[in-house]
Amino acid sequence: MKNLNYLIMFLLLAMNTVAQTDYSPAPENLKNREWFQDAKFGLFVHWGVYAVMAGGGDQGVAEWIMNQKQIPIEQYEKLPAFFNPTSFDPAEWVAIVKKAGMQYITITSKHHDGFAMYDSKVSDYNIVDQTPYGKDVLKQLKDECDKQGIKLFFYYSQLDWHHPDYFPRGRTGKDFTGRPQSGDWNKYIDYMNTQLTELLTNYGEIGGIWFDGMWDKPDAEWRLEETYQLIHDLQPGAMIGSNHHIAPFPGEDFQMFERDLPGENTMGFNKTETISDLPLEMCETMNGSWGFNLKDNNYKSSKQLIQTMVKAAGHGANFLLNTGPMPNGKIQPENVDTLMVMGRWLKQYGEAIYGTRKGPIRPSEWGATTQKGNIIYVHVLDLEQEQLEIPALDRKIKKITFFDDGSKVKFKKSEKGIVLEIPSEKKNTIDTILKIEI
Ligand code: JFZ
Repeated sequence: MKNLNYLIMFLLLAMNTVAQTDYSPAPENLKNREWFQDAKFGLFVHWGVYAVMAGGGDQGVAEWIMNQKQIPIEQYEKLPAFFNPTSFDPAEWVAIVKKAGMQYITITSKHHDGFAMYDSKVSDYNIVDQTPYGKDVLKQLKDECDKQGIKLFFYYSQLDWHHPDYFPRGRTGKDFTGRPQSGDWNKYIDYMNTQLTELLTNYGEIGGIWFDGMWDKPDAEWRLEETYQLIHDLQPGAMIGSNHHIAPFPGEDFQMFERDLPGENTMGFNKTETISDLPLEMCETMNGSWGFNLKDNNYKSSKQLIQTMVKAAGHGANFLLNTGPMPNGKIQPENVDTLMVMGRWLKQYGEAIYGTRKGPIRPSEWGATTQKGNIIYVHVLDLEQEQLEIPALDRKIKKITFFDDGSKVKFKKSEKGIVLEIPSEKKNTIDTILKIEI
């Protein structure tokens, strides 16, 4: 009898596993995954009522201000009244994105503060009901994206510092918020699924959902299968990714890395060593903040960002570069400048980025490789010497040329592989690209 019980238990567990791993992406999802990998470059947008605070004079504070400054809900709820982005021009945003050479936008529909930047019907804690602006910015942006051929993804925070039913509380959004020490977790998940339903039904075809916040309660019952199923049922093509910093769960369509190249962990929280076969994406800030911060002038140079984008491509990962628009609705001019430089670079060198997959040689100190069909692009980002030794390729080399002027690259076989001659005068300060035809 006992054995039978064990058997039944085992079968139930096994079935549960089957139910989870049962996900097979729809044809349109697979198509979108290819599109995604070809697209390579997108704009991340962190925009919410926290922009009004502009970081509050601190460098490391922006969209987290409610938690970092321990602002109770009662006071934080005053912010929407100051949020009036009258200079928001979606046509301008999307034009900037296009000029930057980006193919998609991922924008916060709701961040950890729980405030919906769209016309949500399940909660009036949203931009339409509570700001003087009174308009749905996601809707406006989506319409413009459709016009200009840009895909739109929605960031959605599973973590919520405002909803009373987000209980038991997690690592953040604790007692300072002033919520009662009670709540119905399942009601919160239902609420979340309803908001997601809104996002997947009222905005036409979207690129996908970029989840964040599970890390706040790693052991909670998130009912992921249900949520993922819901999304895939509503829009089979929509791609799901989650910033949980662990190996992808069944039902996810891409894997993301926050401020680190896949496999690296300079941030300390990218502990997963699993790099899945799913499409990959790395997100990065232009300064040190996601949301708008008035004091954070720690801008990365366009050279630095281009090189990171190239390295990401060398890992087969997209580069999702962030901006935190100002409370007036404008994108910071410093960020626009950087994006224009990147766009000019991509106009010239995009062939070696767009539509490529990771190359045969893993990115390292000197640079990275990408590949498209019979062409391997060697991106030399940092090389003092005039020679570069790369491992032998398993295909015969037809010829090697410099991308910039088409001239031939001298090379010879070495013990370990191939030595490429890269004279100083052929070097490009950002990325010296060599084209290997195989
Ligand atoms: C998360 C958000 O908290 C942040 O505001 C932003 O949206 C970013 C893209 O994603 O960042 C995190 C999340 C979790 C950890 C660190 C940064 N963590 O668990 O260490």
